[in-house]
Amino acid sequence: METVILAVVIAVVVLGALGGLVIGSRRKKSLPPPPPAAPDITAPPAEPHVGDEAETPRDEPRRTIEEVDLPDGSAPVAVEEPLVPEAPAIEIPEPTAGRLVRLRARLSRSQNALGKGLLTLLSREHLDDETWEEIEDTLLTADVGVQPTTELVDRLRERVKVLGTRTPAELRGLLREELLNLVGTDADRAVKTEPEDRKPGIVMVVGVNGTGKTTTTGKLARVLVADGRTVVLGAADTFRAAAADQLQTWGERVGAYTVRGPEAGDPASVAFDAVKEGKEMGVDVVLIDTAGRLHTKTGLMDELGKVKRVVEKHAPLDEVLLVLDATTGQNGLVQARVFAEVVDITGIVLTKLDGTAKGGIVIAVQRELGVPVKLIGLGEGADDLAPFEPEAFVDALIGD
Ligand SMILES: Nc1nc2c(ncn2[C@@H]2O[C@H](COP(=O)(O)OP(=O)(O)OP(=O)(O)O)[C@@H](O)[C@H]2O)c(=O)[nH]1
Ligand SMILES: [Mg+2]
Repeated sequence: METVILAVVIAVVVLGALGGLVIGSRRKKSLPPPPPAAPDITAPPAEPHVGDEAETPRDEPRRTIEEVDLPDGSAPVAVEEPLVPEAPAIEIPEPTAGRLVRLRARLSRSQNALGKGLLTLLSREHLDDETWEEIEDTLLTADVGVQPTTELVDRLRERVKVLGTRTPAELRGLLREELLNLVGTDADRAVKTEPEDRKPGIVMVVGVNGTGKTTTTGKLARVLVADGRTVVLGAADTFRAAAADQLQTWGERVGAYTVRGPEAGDPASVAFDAVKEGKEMGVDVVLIDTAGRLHTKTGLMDELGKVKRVVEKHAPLDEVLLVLDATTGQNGLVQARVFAEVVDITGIVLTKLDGTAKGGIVIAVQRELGVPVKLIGLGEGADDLAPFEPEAFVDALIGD
């Protein structure tokens, strides 16, 4: 008898679990925002279905009784209406040209203290050892890093000596050249999203928590959509439930479909599914957002390695972007090293450059990883992501 009861209990539990799985996978599939399809005039009038309240109510233009002024002139009575959740309106991202002009100006505002400080020091009548030390300190304070600072100061000293008398314009020219030399102009800084032989391009975004991965993924989706590309987002941060919502919201704003899995599910399988669905949908690019995990927890780093390996069952990753928060300075370099050991970083995104004058971290982090900075974050706004342009960056440092 006991065995029978036990068997029944097990059967109920198993059925329940299966039901949960089915719901889980249905939820995942039901997410794409409905494309703005033309109404099918041949179709019979649709009956309302569950979930229809998300659509614009059919009788919207009709005025309701609350809006009609009462004959005695008294204020309309406020009647509480049930909240109708509105389908998110698809936004048109800022066009690239305008965005870049605006962001370059913002970069100058946040970064020009370094260049101004250096130019003031270099303009002193006597460039004695003490002044050169001050120049060194200025560079170190801006997070340029010890090695690059030494190199820059040595070269400047040499060139200033050769120059003899110096005009401000000459000094500016020297400083510009040497900074540009350190930042580097040869690297390929394009974000690789379009492999030649297949679709979709696959980009994975990694980094410590709070650096701006999800925000960057969302902003990047907008940039791609603005350039006419189609995008699928993969919410491989299953660590926090809110993380997938956050990403999906970014996606809905530009009409990108978000693939998500069950909470606390396997991030590697969400990432795998995202690429699979991206392929099936024929989109151009799949962007995978990952969890911001503590780099000291080796188990979690292993997981990131697994996400990469599993995704690569489809195709090699075209780009692995490491997101670093520019305001964390040297700490970012430590993180960079740890991540680089687990996944091959192909590009760096430096976020929050709007909130710090320490733009020198660009130089330090490229040195550390031997990988170029490809994108910079200049604000919390949806269109505040810019490609990293060495010339524009150095000009922002030393002011126009
Ligand atoms: N000022 C500024 N804030 C930014 C920038 N990029 C991201 N942020 C902010 O940084 C905060 C964290 O961003 P998220 O994108 O959630 O960071 P995350 O790396 O995904 O964090 P986890 O998911 O917890 O790992 C948010 O408040 C963003 O608005 C930037 O370029 N400038
Ligand atoms: Mg996130």
